[in-house]
Amino acid sequence: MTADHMFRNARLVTMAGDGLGLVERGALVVTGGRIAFAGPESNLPADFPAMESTDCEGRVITPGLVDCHTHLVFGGNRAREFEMRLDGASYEEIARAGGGILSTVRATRAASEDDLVASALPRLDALMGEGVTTVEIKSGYGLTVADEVKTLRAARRLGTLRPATITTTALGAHAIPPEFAGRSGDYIDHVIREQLPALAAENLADCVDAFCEGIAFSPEEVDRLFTAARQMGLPVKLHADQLSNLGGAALSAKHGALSADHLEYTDAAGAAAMARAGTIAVLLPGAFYFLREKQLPPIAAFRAAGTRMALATDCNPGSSPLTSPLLTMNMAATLFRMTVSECLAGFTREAARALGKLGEIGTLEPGKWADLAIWSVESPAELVYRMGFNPLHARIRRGQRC
Ligand code: DI6
Ligand code: FE
Repeated sequence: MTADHMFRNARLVTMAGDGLGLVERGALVVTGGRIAFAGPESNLPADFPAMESTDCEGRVITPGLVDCHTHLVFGGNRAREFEMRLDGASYEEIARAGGGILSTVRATRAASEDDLVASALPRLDALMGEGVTTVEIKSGYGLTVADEVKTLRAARRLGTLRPATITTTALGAHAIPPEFAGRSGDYIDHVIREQLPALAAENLADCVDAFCEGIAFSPEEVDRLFTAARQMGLPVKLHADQLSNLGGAALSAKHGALSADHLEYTDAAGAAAMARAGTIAVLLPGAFYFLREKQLPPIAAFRAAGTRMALATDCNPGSSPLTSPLLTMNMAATLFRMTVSECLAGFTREAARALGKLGEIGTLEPGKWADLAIWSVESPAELVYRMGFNPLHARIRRGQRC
């Protein structure tokens, strides 16, 4: 495909504005890898230059999907802990007994950068196979300077091996490593003084994240980390209120976080604080499902407050071994009662916003990258409704079919 190309006879799900932005009999023109026109074919200017074109035969075109919360790079897997949970152990019990995140830390430390790239590639391929063009990848299973650097180098390399845009997030404050057992404050100092500067020196972190929870870091520790991160010019986001309400939503809002994620235990005040700050609620139905959670995130409060909602796979070995955005949308609809429009916005426009990249991706609007997913479906609802079926017809990144 040449750089200049027109897609004709498509149903465009532009996601422009607040809804689906549906355009029947739409045309989308790509020049120089970016969208030059997206709208009704009948609105194409009469003097539009002739170019190679594809008849989409009525297929749906959405923005390329954006998975804005993953832990895609890690060593090993936790199938054994899954079996323990089937026997009745809880996620928190396993974590407190030295399993959980720390068992993946052991496997990740033992892996080389090449090993990490090799084990993450099939997961990235699975996401891309369902139309994903941008993936956020967190560290957080290394927890030493060298192992956090190794993880995010592997994440960056994935973006050179596949036609995908990778954004990276430093999640050193994911768990307290064994060397710092009982000294979580000292470990936060280490993240601030050693890890973040080392990652920044290699431009390995686009953002800083933390896990604010009884089994992880306190709101005071997160507050200190976020203050330091922002002084370094790094945006922040937070694993907040997943297993209990420690006020993570309001803490995120106080720091102008790009997003607060999980949020099952967030209250209406937290939702309102996020709306005021423009902090996106990233909902992760895969983790809710896999941990068999009962507490639903406060969707009604988010809607009432005007808090914008994104969705992501949270792909990780412990709480969400999920690499399907389509199934994630189905879970968000079925388990959280989100609408089709909210689900699709969650993996496009709002996910882009949660990464601070809405100016570049996330909707089909002139000037943005031509990152597209073309689906063999007749209506956008079909993308949310089916389970275990992939109707992707083509994936376009920066104007190139791939
Ligand atoms: N919350 C989660 O659900 C993941 N991380 C986090 O802070 C789980 C990570 C894991 O169990 O490996
Ligand atoms: Fe996560």
